[in-house]
Amino acid sequence: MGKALDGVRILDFTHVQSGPTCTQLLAWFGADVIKVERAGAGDITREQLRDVAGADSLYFTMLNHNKRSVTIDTKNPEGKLVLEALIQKCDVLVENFAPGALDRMGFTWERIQELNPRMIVASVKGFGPGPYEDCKVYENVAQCVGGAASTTGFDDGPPVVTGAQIGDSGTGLHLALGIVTALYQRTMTGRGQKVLAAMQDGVLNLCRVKLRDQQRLERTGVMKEYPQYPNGTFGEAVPRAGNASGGGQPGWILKCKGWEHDPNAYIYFITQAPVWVKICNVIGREEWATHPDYATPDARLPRLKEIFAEVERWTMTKTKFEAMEILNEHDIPCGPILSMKEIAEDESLRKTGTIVEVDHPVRGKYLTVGNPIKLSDSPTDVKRSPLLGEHTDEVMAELGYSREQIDALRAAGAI
Ligand code: CAO
Repeated sequence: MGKALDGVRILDFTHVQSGPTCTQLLAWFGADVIKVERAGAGDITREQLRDVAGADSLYFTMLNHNKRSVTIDTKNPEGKLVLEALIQKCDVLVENFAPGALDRMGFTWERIQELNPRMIVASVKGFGPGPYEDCKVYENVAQCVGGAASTTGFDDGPPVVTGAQIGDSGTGLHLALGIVTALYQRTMTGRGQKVLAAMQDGVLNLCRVKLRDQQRLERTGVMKEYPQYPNGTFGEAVPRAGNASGGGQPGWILKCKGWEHDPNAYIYFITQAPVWVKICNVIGREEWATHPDYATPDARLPRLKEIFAEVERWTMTKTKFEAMEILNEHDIPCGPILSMKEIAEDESLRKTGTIVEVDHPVRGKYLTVGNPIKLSDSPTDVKRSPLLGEHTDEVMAELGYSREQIDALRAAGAI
């Protein structure tokens, strides 16, 4: 069966996490992704956080599946010529270098257009145009400047960054959408274009509910679903809301049986309005279903702490999985706090290809996330990440270079 992006060639100049997330997705959808790296070194993550001596790290392997790796020194004049040949042959160039690096290499937008007017040039940068456009940015910086850190954590503690890599992987997802959109527009215009996904913008896009709350706070001075209500105070900016739900259905994380020893024996519990009567019945507080202090969502808002404490008295008598089973029977939304160990061992995630076991010639078998987006006509087949320069000769031959020319370029340090 063919793949959705069969025939699309990606010149992958990405490194670390944000860019590689994007190009891995495109590769999973069937694009031919040619990753350009420096000979001898390669993507810095190949050697970061290594757990097997001499093997590419999990950090690298888990971000570079289904790609081909070629080594080119793009600062070497002959290496530049090879890169020019690739630009002429590819549809998209994706990069997440520090601002200006591509220009310094001599590959400005204008030059790329001269070489290939159909080329789409897609970039991740830390910031969009403005005072910080020249800054280098990593994940947590993006979380801090995009509004995630100031709104994550508890009111009495410092800002907190989340484990979900919304700055890097999140921006990579945004960029991938920009690229396929530009490819679609190119089918009508015949022209390439620049695609920019700034990490600050990507994080803010994912934090939009907090920008919503900022405006609600400015208008009303209070947010009744936040834990600061009714006894705490609100300042000028959206406060950290602990585990309060970001939507209109109040929720909180509650202890379950075993919480004293297991740091993940907790469940997220949502007091969804349509199932309030069922919640009252399950926790044994049937009278709350009709009592004026509890029967309506508005009446409950100032009493959420008391209500969650009462629900917790019930959840503490059950394991998180027992609680989930009972609550699901009543359509009461909830979610057990799953540890990474539990997720890694989850058979259903293996069946759907969301978690995949891959074999690697140097490191052996390892687990990785598969494609989280499932297309019925374009199934993903996760293939191991390439060794450094594994496909240099193959790609050079496809570009028309002879064996002798390849050897000469290698001897000259260009590839
Ligand atoms: N041949 C020759 N030179 C190469 C090369 C190749 N194949 N590939 C890269 N280089 C050079 C670049 O030309 C650049 O050189 P100059 O600085 O002389 O222009 C240099 O290697 C790489 O540059 P960099 O500044 O991007 O790398 P860094 O490790 O210093 O910074 C990072 C890393 C991520 C902070 C920076 O790239 C960045 O801000 N990127 C944009 C935002 C981003 O994606 N951040 C998320 C990264 S994931 O956490």
